[in-house]
Amino acid sequence: MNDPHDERIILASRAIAKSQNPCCFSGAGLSAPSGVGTFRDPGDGWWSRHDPMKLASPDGFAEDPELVMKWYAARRIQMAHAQPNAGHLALACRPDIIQITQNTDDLLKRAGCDRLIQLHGDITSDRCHGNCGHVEHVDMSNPSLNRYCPACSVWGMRPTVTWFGESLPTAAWALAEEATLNCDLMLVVGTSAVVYPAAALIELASRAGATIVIINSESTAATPLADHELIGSAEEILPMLLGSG
Ligand code: BJW
Repeated sequence: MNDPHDERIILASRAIAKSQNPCCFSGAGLSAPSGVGTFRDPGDGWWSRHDPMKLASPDGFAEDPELVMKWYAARRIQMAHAQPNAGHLALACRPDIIQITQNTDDLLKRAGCDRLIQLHGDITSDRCHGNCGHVEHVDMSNPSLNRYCPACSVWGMRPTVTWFGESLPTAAWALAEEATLNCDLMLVVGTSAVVYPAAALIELASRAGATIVIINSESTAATPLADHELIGSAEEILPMLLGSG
């Protein structure tokens, strides 16, 4: 879908123009055109090649911390070389749109989005797994591997992200629920919408009467909730929808 005169684009653009309080809920597909891997795309998604419980869970970290930190190092280096794409930039041109993202990369931030809620944390820092509260910024082009916490000497430092079985950051979740309940339109961009509780925000917005506009390269678990579904790449569709393309 790359024609701004496509009727589906026109109708969705009108809904966005009418909205008083839009928000955006995004996932890995937003950053995919920047060269950042998704999780569930068949073939090249991380989870089609690796067991998520071994790489993104506290048990996986306890079992093989070296494997986990090597995987994060590879992703961090990939992200260090990535630049915000036209989708991130189109969203940044609309400061009225609150950004709720599952992405842990900093591409929305680097594009200029200030109203950003990161539900699954921030991969650009490490924190103490022993919960002493110590947090350190990571050099994304040269990330360190396993080490003890320099503040409390407990094993070990780990990415400040949310793994399976861990609760989402409390403040981020509260802000996301508030933004969802207050919005009258939610853009849902580049997410398979299968990871909870994040995906429940789409249901919450829909139940509260918001218009749901999905932009994704394929239909997803959230398709039944869509008032408008635009199948294609976020980097092409977002600039057309938001008037920056
Ligand atoms: C494009 C595109 C383009 C591509 N344009 N589109 C059984 C056991 C354990 C837990 C559970 C369980 N059953 C349920 C749970 C709960 C669990 C869960 O939801 N599991 C389901 C998957 C089954 N959730 C949790 O555990 C959460 N915590 C929680 O529930 O706490 C309460 C609790 C406490 C104690 C015990 C149990 C529960 C935490 C979830 C944490 C998710 N973490 C990850 C990785 C960490 C972050 C990181 O390292 O970066 O977060 S997993 C991964 O999935 C990542 C993502 O943020 C998240 C969502 O993925 P996303 O963004 O949707 O990506 P994809 O790849 O799935 O989809 C991309 C889409 O884009 C595709 O549709 C493409 O087609 C599309 N696309 N290119 C447009 N150019």
